[in-house]
Amino acid sequence: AESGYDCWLEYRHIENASLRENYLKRCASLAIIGGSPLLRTAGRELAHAISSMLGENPKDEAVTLIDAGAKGTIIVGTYGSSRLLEPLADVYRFDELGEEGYIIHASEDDCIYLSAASDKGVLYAVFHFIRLLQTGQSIESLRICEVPRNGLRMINHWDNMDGSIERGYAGKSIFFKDGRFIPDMSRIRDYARLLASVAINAVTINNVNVHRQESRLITDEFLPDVAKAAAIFRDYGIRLYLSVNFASTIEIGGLNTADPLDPDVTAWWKEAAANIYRYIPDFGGFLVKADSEFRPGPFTYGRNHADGANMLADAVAPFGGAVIWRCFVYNCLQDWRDRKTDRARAAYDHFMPLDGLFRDNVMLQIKNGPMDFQVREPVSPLFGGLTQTNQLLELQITQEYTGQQRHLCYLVPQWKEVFDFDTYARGERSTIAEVASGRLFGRESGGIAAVSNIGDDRNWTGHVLAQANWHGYARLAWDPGLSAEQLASEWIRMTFGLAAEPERVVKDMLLSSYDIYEAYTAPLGVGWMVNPNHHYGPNVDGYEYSKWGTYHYADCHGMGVDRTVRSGTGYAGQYHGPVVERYESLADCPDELLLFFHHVPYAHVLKSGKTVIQHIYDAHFGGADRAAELVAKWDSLASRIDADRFGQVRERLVHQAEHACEWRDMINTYFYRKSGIADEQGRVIY
Ligand code: GCW
Repeated sequence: AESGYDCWLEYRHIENASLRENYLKRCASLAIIGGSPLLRTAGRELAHAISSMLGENPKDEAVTLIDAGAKGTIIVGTYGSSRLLEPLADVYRFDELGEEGYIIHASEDDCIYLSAASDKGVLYAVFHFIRLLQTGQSIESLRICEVPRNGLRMINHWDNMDGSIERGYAGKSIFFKDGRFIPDMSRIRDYARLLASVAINAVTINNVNVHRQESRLITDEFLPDVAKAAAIFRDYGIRLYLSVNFASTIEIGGLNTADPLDPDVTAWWKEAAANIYRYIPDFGGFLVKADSEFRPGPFTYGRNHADGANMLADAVAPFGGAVIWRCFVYNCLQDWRDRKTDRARAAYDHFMPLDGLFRDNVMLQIKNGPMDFQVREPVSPLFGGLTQTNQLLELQITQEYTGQQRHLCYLVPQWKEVFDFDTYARGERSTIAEVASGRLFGRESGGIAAVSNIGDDRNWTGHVLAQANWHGYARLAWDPGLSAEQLASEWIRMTFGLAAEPERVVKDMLLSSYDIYEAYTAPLGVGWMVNPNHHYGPNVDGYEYSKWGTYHYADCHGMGVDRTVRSGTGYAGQYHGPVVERYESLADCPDELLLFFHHVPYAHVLKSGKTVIQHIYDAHFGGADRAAELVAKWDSLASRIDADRFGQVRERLVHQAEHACEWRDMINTYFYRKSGIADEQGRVIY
């Protein structure tokens, strides 16, 4: 347990005796009504949680006994499955809970009801109730009614069948090895349990870059194994999806084309889909990366992305499947001399003309920003732009550009900013949260997907504290209204227990970490400045003369990318009125995005009152100092956290502190040499 394997589900014994007594009074026995796989999962979990936290096995209570007035029982079941649950209908509207909502109710006679309209809702109620115990909440007068804000709450794996994980920083795949599934699927079960505990309901298990072997996942060769994995996930209310190769008809189908309008291609996919559903009746559908970074797609045949997505959507539609089509489409063979082509514009330019042309079972998956998961980016203007198309917001939990799980970077504050961003698409309060869920434009489906940060490392995420990103993502997917503070506290209590001091310190570390990381890396929203390919560590010009469309344009006078309509690439014009004005104006553009939207002299004065160059120096000296302080803060917990996890985290924090100095010195030196302007405080620059 101490290695971090159980993550936030360790169910530590509750030390506080009066709290324990209080819980025991209401958790002495369990009555699980019904025996479906999901309810069995729920019952097992609840019994296990109670016995490990409270030290006593709950009695298995027969329903008749409670009927006779037994007190202190947890009653678990779907509404309608027992007379016992009927009175709840006076308090709650079960018809409004949908497929996943639930209620938690404490009655006068010390019974607790965990109920829902469906088995899955009951499972979520159980995990929520367990969370209340883990975080030390009172359970005396519970009146909880929860409905998810997002229909699809998905995790994408970038796992390859050779066992490697693209942008994975926590070991190898838990699904694949040497070109096949790992025969022992028990780790998948443990994983599914962790996902269900935070109400994730969908997963893709293979990389969006679908290579030769992975293209075969949809054939009889591998479908029996895919079906086994899907069955495990099913027990936890999670639907399995696969990433597919758009050119499968050529790669594995023996055709010489992947033209989405070719009848042979259409017929091939229809049969492929039918075959998948013979193995997996509740198969979720396909995730597709097409015409992106050398992946095949409809462009080859002069077709557009609606043609491509709709063809696949028609193949899975008869079975209730969906197609999730990624919008990460841009020219990755750009000429750095060409200052007119702007990668940031690409997704909007490609997809806006297609708005309204996609089938109802297509969702467009859009990265949070227009570039690629940088530390700081504006929000993609496709959100709020598209009004007649289902959308999914794509986030990146794996820390590709945010320290690769060697640096501490709690991403919940970044994601909160994304969710809260107002697009003004329908006037004020047209937030990303409202758009992605589908609510703003009255779409049937919507939600959130994110790239996983887990692998087969014993603690799943490499950095123990990176588990908080996984947890935080899922919780926000359920309810983007939760605050970063709430989520950090919740995760810490569930992971390290209820003691006040670790909570105070770790919370402070988590909540400051994004700011710290931003401070010592690429400044003011300009992004990149990382080593090519692996993307770790500072390299200011690493992408400056490359084909990827990622430039900072620093010279001896200034830096930044002019994306204004007035004099630049026009990207700023892709937003709605008030947002365009804010970004377009040098005076109104927020400091943290200044260099994303404007090219300015080093002496330009920010809203903060500092010049750009002085900001760079201050942020980098300050950021590196604060990274060093993280080590000291963690050290203050040496006696409060088990030696194993304490040591694991400490090692990474020490590395981070050193590496932050490398960032600081490279960036400061580079801009000192370019600008010739000295640091006002005369600190060491090389
Ligand atoms: O930024 C890039 C990553 C690629 C990734 C791609 C994508 C899976 O560096 O590794 O490929 O984004 O999102 O498709």
